[in-house]
Amino acid sequence: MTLTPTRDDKFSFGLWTLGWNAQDQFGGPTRPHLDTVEAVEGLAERGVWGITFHDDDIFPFESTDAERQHEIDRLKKVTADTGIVVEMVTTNLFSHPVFKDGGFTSNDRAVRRFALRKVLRNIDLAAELGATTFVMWGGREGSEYDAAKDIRGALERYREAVNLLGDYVVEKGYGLKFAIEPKPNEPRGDILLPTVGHALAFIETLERPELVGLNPETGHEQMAGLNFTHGIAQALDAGKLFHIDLNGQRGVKFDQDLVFGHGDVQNAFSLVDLLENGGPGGTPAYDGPRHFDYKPSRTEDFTGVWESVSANMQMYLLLKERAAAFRADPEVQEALAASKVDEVNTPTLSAGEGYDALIADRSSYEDFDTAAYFGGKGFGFVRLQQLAMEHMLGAR
Ligand code: ASC
Ligand code: MN
Ligand code: MN
Ligand code: MN
Repeated sequence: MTLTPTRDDKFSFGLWTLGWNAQDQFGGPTRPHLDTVEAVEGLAERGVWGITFHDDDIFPFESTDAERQHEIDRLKKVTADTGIVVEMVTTNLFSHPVFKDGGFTSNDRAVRRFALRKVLRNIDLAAELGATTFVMWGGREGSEYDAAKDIRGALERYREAVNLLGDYVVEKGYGLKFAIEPKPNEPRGDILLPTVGHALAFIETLERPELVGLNPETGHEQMAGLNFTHGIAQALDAGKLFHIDLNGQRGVKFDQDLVFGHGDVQNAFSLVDLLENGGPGGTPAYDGPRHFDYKPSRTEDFTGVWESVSANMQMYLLLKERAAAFRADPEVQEALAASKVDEVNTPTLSAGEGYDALIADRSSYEDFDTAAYFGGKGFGFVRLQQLAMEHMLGAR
């Protein structure tokens, strides 16, 4: 078993993750600023393949054009020197006070126009750097008070914005796709498009739904009490898993952004099993970046920051190895068959069968022995889960 990451693993990190200076609601920074060049070099040394960033991570909001260009040039140089790929870019529409009521959906029309201009400029940069995904996390798109926001109007404005951005990338010939990142709350009391399901429904109302998919984040679904693996499976079912934000969360509380696998490890195991083995014939179900969006805990110094970078990748590789062992175990295969796990892939109707044939089939109803299901055979799911746990814990 190798836990040493290589570029083939397609691991990527947001520069805002390891770069976070650990300022929170209740206290100031516990770490100094981490320079872009140092961050990218450190990631490259550890086998990382790609990076992502918000515009404001590279050049502060107030930068002059010359300062902005200087930082872009430094980024270009270090990515060229290290071979690291800029795979995704996103826009900060949440930090500056101007966005206190949102960007695309602020009640103030002038703010909405400013937000669109900031994003258009950042799309040009994303295309220039060769990114293929453009993420939209609407952190401030929401409200604290129901009376303060016309939600139907705000969704219209969200749609108007995404449609305009779609026009822009198509007409410019950019090879970019959009990925919406759901989150239920924080920093707003309630955020628009709070879950994978809400965002999937919204995408279908757009002018170019094919250009827009999802960037689900582990902790964001779990903050809503939802099963992240189920959400990812539904995103895959819809052909909308364009990108992913991997991290850790322990239950329904504030957004913890822990290291991947340091939250709900059982759900992390099933997620890696789905991503790596959930495609046809046990192949990977997803071939995009394995992207980490976490925050190195506020207690850590730079040694701890770099340990947390490696820990994300090691947890992923460890769970990948554990999932492969689980799949290869003959006892697991026998338990999966006994639990009829694969039978859900058999269509309920036979080829060409409609409701007439179903109704004519007496074995499906009149002669079906429902009584045998009380006190009769169980599904054996607990045994299967115990085998999964034993593999997860390295006991097999
Ligand atoms: C993003 C993204 C988030 C937020 C958050 C900012 O772009 O994916 O979850 O910004 O990381 O702190
Ligand atoms: Mn988060
Ligand atoms: Mn995220
Ligand atoms: Mn985040």
